[in-house]
Amino acid sequence: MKITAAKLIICSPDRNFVTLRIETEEGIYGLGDATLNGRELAVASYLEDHILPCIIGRDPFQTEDIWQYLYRGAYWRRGPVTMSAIAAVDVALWDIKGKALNTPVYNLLGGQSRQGCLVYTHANGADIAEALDSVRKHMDEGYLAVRAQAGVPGLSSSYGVPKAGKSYEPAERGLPSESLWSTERYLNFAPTLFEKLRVELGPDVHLLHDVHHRLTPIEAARLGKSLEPYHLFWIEDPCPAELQESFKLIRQHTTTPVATGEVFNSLWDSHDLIRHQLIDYIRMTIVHGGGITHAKKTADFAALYNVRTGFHGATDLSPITMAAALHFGLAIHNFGIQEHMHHSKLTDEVFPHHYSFDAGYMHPGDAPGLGVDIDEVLAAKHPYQRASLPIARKLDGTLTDW
Ligand code: CS2
Ligand code: MG
Repeated sequence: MKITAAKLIICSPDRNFVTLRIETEEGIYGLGDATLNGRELAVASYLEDHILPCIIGRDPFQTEDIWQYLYRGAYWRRGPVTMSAIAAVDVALWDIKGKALNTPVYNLLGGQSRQGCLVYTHANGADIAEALDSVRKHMDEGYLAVRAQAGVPGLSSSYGVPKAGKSYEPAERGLPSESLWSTERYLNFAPTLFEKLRVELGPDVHLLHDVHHRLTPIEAARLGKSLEPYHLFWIEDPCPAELQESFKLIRQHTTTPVATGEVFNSLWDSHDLIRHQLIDYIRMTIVHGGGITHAKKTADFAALYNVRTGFHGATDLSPITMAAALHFGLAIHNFGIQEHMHHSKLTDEVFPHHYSFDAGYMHPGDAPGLGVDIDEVLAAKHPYQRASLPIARKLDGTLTDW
């Protein structure tokens, strides 16, 4: 088999997506997601200017060699732009392999290890009462695991909580907006939220919470300790992870499980966290972490240290990444949970797919390849629009992690 053409489709069906379509001489094509929220055009340029000309004429079955060519061959390594671009190629090639062999991608990764992938979705509210209603609503829909975020009293906006009447979407059209943050108010409030949720909802529902990199290690340790009575499934991204040994301090103080890594883009970003067993779930997902080829190495390494996957699955990861993550999660042994933040109706129309949800679990479907397509005519009606992630400042104006 030979790759004959590759092109990008950049569209904005309610939010921006960058999609790579690779064609072969047999007429089989594969799709890869190259979306990096707020930095979409940088990845598009990396692909268009530097990668796509190099893959024409290659054998799409050679996913390992092509991966090494794009990673080692570039000399400059890692980083979200590079790794998202490599991921797009890699995922499109796995899609082609599946289609060429007439089998779903999960069969190429080990076959079905479970009947479905446990997923968690997002609940949120301006206050505790609204957050409670929102968790209940998702439990009624069948979810067994729900992430809960609520407005922190005294702050005009909080991470994960939408503006009234809208559904939550991290990026906003235009240049970055600014929001205010207070660690003190948050740390006092968070345990009261989860106490209420546990008392009202009982012991069985898995409750998750995203701290979004906002604390120092000792503050995160306090949070984890204060949430222990409510036995969360995890706290996510309790602090920034550039300094991997930060997590040692959290670990020394709390048994609340820790997930991190949605901003990671290679196994090296989590190498120490995993081998010292400082985390329980690794969140680096397929699109930002070099594709299926590199995610498999990361998950297999994590398996040695009892670390399970809990891949990022926000709306800025396209349905192609969702499908890839579900094939992957179905096949590997150390799957933990998969995030499922619903795409808009229009996004789902642009990317028709075979994955489905039933009673708390998702399945990628049995179509050959990834089982996702793109409606290019509809996509063209929704061109790219500049959008940015917000930034955050402390109450005194100091810039802090959003
Ligand atoms: C979040 C994301 O889903 C999550 O856990 O942390 O909403 C994140 O803010 C966005 O994906 C950023 O692009
Ligand atoms: Mg997160």
